[in-house]
Amino acid sequence: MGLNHAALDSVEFADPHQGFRQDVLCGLSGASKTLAARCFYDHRGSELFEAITRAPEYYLTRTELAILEKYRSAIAASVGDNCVLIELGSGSSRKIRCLLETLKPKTYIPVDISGEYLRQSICALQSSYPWLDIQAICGDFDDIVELPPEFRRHRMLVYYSGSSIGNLKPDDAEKFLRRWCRMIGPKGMMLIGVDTKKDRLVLDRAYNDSQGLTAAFNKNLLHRINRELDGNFKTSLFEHRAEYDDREGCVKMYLVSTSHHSVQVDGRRFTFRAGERIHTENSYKYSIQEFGNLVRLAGFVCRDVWCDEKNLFSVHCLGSPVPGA
Ligand code: AVI
Repeated sequence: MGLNHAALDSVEFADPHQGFRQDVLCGLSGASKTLAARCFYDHRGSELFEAITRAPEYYLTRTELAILEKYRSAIAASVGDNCVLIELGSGSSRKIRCLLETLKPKTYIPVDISGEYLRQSICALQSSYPWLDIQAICGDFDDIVELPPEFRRHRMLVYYSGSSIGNLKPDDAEKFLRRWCRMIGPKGMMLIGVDTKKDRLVLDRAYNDSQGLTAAFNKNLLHRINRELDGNFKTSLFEHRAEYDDREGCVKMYLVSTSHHSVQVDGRRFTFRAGERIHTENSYKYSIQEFGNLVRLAGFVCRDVWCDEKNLFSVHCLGSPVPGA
């Protein structure tokens, strides 16, 4: 989809149902069963993710927020005034508050797949910042292939927070960065939160929190299939599993069937063996250097990297290469 004015005039509510159906039927039909990570984010999934971000073990969100707070003047100095701020996967729009207050952008464009959640976040933001021009997009930002040319009169700043880039395989992350590098043009910038490599115990705890929020988030996929695709998953027959794969530098998340049984989804039958897994998410972690290499391959220049004191998380500020440099 090209991002156009009609889409910017108001909140657009696309119908995510068809995409979800296709993701599920296709993912469960393969030799190794998978469900695309974007399927997590129905209204309930977004609520559960928001709860995860507040869990004591899930250090990512609060660490990124602290980095933004600490380096807000440096960010403002790099970006300047009057930018068009595009937030990909805006969710609750919690982290953006610091950037809105610091940068006072000309326009803020949150993009999120979860329509009702997006609507609620915009209402809250608009009442906190009555001066702010908000033009929201409801949909999958992977479908955006062009931005309106008049945006190029302003600096476009794309904010992609929370290490969501880690949910893509490195090759796809590179393609994603290359596409946004092209779309935002020579004056454009990207601010991107990236989770770093660290002790596996810290990662194990973050993805297996003691309140069971991550397990509920993972299992909500099955509830969502039951709700939206006339499925009959018995969620008690699946266990949440999240484990760090050292070789790939990635936390992999699964739903593991505890018995041999069959399930109906949208009139089709799927059989699970005892111990069979549905792969639901990858969460890649990058050293500063590894991410710097990825960014360069994609055509960006890394202008700044900010970290917390324990190097748990990093925020990279990317721009275009200076011609002739
Ligand atoms: C959205 N994304 C960056 C989260 C992550 O950490 O990979 C999703 C998540 N999955 C389990 N907990 C949080």
